[in-house]
Amino acid sequence: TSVEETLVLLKPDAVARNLTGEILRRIEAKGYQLVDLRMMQADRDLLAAHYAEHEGKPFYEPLVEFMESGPVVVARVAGHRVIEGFRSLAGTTDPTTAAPGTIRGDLGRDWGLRVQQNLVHGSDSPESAARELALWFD
Ligand code: YYY
Ligand code: MG
Repeated sequence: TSVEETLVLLKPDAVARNLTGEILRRIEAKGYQLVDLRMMQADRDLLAAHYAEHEGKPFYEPLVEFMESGPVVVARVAGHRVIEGFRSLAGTTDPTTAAPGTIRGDLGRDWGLRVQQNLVHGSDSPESAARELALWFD
């Protein structure tokens, strides 16, 4: 079957800018299901596990610091090819060049070097989705 589940995070900038409703609206409008949803303050251990693939990269420390700077909204989202589909809805990583029509392209702001403030995270493969959903929800 091609019905999948993915992990979506609404990052601290999305919460601080009161964009959680707008972003969840876009996910629902696309036809995806919100299977589970909660708001939480992520701690360093959880973020280190979540971003393990990026450890050692120059943006890693600022990224983790940003992600622990305020509450995040954590969503389990289901739908047909939702892993790829949500990545498409989100747009590319840098909000400055993300396409208009995408979450990052329409709503993301350029804060100089702080590319990490790009509003959302979405799992990038079935393996990542399974790993990340287990981390954030189990
Ligand atoms: O999957 P995606 O979020 O689009 O990008 P990743 O390459 O997985 O990087 C994770 C996260 O790290 C990204 O959302 C912003 C931040 N980041 C950064 O601050 N600077 C970079 N050059 C690359 C990524
Ligand atoms: Mg990624």
